[in-house]
Amino acid sequence: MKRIDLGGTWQMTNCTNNETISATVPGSNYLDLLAAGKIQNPFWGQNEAQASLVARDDYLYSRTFEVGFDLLRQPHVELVVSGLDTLATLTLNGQQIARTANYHRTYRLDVKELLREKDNTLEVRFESPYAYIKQREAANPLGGMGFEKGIGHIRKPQYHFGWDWGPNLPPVGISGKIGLEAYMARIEEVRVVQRHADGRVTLSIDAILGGEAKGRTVRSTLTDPKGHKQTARTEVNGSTAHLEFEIDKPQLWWCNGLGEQPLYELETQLLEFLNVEDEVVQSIGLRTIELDTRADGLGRQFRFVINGVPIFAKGADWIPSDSFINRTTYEDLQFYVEQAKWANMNMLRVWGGGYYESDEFYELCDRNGILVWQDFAFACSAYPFEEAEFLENVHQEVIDAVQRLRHHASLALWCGNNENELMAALWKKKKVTYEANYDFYYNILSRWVSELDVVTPYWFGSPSSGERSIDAASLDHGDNHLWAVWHGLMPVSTFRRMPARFTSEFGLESFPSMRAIRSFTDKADVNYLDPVMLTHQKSAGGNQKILFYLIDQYRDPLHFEDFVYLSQLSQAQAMRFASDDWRRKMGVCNGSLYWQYNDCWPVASWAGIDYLKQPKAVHYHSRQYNKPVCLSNDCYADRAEIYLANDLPEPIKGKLEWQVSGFDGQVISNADLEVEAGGVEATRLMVLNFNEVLGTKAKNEVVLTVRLISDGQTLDEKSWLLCADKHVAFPGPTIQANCAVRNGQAAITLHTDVFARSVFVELEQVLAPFSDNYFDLLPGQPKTISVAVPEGMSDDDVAKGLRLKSMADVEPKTSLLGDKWTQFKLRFNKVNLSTWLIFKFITRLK
Ligand code: BMA
Repeated sequence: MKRIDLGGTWQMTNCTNNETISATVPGSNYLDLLAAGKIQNPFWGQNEAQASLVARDDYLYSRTFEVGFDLLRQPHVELVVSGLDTLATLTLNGQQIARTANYHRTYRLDVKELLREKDNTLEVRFESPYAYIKQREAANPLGGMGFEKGIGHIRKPQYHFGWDWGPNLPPVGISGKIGLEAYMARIEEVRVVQRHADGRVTLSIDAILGGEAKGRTVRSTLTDPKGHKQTARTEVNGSTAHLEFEIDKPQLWWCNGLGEQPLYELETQLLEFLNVEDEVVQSIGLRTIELDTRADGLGRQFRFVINGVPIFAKGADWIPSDSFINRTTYEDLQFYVEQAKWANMNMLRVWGGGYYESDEFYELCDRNGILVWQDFAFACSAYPFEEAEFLENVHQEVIDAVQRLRHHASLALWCGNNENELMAALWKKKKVTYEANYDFYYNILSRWVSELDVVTPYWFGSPSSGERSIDAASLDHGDNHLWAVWHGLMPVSTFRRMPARFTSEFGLESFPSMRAIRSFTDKADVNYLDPVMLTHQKSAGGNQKILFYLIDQYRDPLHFEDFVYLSQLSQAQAMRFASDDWRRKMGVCNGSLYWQYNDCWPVASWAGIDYLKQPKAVHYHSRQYNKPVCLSNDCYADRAEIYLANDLPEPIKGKLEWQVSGFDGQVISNADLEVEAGGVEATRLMVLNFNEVLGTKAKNEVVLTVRLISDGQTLDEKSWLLCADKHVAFPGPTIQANCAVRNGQAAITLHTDVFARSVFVELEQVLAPFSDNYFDLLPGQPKTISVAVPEGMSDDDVAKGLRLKSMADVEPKTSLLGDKWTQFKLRFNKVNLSTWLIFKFITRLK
């Protein structure tokens, strides 16, 4: 196989004004215009509206190149291109070679007859996506929610047209790889299927070959995690080759929290004598994965089972990591996936409004034990599946995605779409489209997937009950998106009243870090209703809703920076409340994926980590509430019920220590008790009645601390207030910090004289995440946190750059009564009232 990479420097011409600039491939028109200084940063201030005009024009990308004679004389010469975004006409040396209309596909175009050794010109002309969807929508109106009408017509990442957390800036360009491949024979695909039986694994390998492969040899080498190799070879019969490996003592792959992630390397080569003509390398994790959807007393189970062990899925929903895909680096992806592992997550759901992620993303998930729930790229819209050409285009996309990703150990689920069933009522009147959409997810796509992948489970959509006759929003069947809280303005406690079998979305918005806010505004008097802040808030009435929920727990703050801080805590506490509750119901509830893990630009949103890669409070807290062995407090007005959720198969025996103390650290009551808890279940360990343990104190004057010890080891330790923060008069703490830098890590030890609530730590010049943040600090219990710091930073620099905030620093704007009045007004403002009504209609929530 001979390859020539055609990425690098190209020319880009705007077809409206004929201006030509230098361009970079892979990339996009937006990135090229930015690099050439032709447009302003679309993320700054209110630049988005102006920047979206860029997408109204057509663009021509072109380059010239030479090829060697070596390449030309091969029997097959193909132009291979992925990530073509989206409506492209490709011309080589003046001859049109293809018109494409699917970002999600890889195109392989025969160019042998058109190529010459010198002066080849390749041109790719991109049509404006806006013009296209407008024209298609006029011909076949789809309706639906879309943030730009008719997005269902174009196979382009749907979020490019704006979402309720993202800007409307649809790029065009070659965002993937482009190059030539010349060969006599090649490997088209390698299909690997694992069979687990009697403690052994058989790896069955099918190589599908293209070109003139007959009579050549296929050789596979399997290297186990310790480096031991096994090799198998066979002669190609027709255009396929089949090989098998027996693995006697398989080292099983587990999701994060349940075990290790050993990976086997499988190298499959196509040989002509000793010459390697082509090769494919895959990382394989040995594991079984099932989705248990058996009927039970309530409805139907919805539970992932890995290597026979049922799991509670903990994690979040992944959206594209940038509005302009090519800006995301490998290091960015590594950061996000490793942070998911750090936060004790075991699953990310790749949401259907984006794209099938890069190979690197799934490799990182394989290595970190993060299961991937993969939506197909359909979201919140009807799609014209009744059009034969569209359906065939989608079929090719499905083949490309499934063939590319099915071998990954992390791949846990193929899922039809995001919220299309939930919204189907909106296009019900269009009978043909309505039926074609159901038929697609229930019959066609499920068949295609089963033909391509016999291992990974398929689910019709997210959410879905799994049966057309049962409401997609049913709490007893299938997965669920719980949006009564936030969109429906119901109190956070609703999560406890409405547990679903598996919650694949629920969320509460917050502001991003001040650093992220400062990346789009330099206004001195920035506030939440400022036009710039509203440009960076895409959910209707979102900033008001943030305040609405904040006032449930905290005081409406006077200063904007405190609003940011409290908004994050309000989000964190809501996500923690729900996840704790569902984990206490494990077996009935089997998953808690909060919306949304990340951001694609700096914005007020549901994200746990903002666009500047600054983790919000919820991300830090999720590490605590996702622990595999995890204490939680089911807190009522008169009592605290302490539970242990144990994800591990082994039962636990230990000692539970509890203590109620005043803010000065004085112990009011305490005791130890012996406890036992089964494996893969939640157990109520004890009930503390407040009238027995508070002494002369009131509920708003104490902290409850619990610690679980087993075999001399602390398995978990938590502390809680017994009422909402807004009812507590926090004493002003004096926090002392000792800082020491060693090997690029700063260790910061904090001591406090009185209870310090939700301590937020920031360090000037340091963007890296801390080992903990937004934590409670108790008198007499110093805490050391660490963070990676830039080279040359001294102990003194750390001490000087350190900024601490705790709840006692928040200055309220008005009285408690004033806060209530603000909340009342927010509930009945026009936007919130209307989204509440829309929500009520969509989910038919009683
Ligand atoms: C669900 C998601 C997204 C959306 C989010 C917040 O609908 O699937 O489409 O961004 O909720 O509204």
